[in-house]
Amino acid sequence: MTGTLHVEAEPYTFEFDPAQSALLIIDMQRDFLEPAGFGEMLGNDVSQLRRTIEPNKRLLKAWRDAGLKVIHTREGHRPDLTDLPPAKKIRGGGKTTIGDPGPMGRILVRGEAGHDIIPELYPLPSEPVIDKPGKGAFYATDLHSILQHLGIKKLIVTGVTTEVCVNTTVREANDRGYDCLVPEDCVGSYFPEFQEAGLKMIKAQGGIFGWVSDSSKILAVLQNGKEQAS
Ligand code: TIU
Repeated sequence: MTGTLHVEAEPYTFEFDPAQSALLIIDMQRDFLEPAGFGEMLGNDVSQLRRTIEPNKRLLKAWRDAGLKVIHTREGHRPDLTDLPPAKKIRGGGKTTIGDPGPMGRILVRGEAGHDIIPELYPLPSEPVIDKPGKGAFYATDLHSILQHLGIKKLIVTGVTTEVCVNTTVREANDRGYDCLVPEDCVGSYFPEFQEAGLKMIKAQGGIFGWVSDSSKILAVLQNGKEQAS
């Protein structure tokens, strides 16, 4: 699929060439989304995140069917925890923290069940998975190099959580020259007020960090693009 597509978005239309765009799915990990995972153990309402699974599934399927690039991320650390800042380890003062045994293996440690991506959105072998130690997907990863090598200029950013890893990644991407579109039904926060504020912050001031839309609008332009190409 080539040529420019136009998605209705806020604060104004988002234009993208599918061949130069990637779907970047942030941290749809079992420990954040599944009942009895680390997120729920901390007292969070995982249903606020789980409502994003179906829209992400639909968008991922359409994006894959169109032959477009998909990249996934996971937040987590090396099993020896040498990439875990001591400040992050003790933050919150909880009894169980990163690296400790949790409901689905050691919490946010690479290779453990809870650290992996939920089965509904599991990456294909051809789709890069970025293991990131921080909240932003660019910090201490090869994401920027991969995007440069693929000729990617625009990102559709989805995943969790809206105000933490999604927002941090969108800000990092913006400073590196990428345009980001965030479909609001495909991003989730444990806190409804942060969901709202997190999206407002992206699209404020003429799209200071990017654009906000809805996955149905992206699906519609992908479908139109397919029909025009056939
Ligand atoms: N992926 C991500 O957002 N990591 C977090 O720790 N999020 C919280 O909201 N805690």
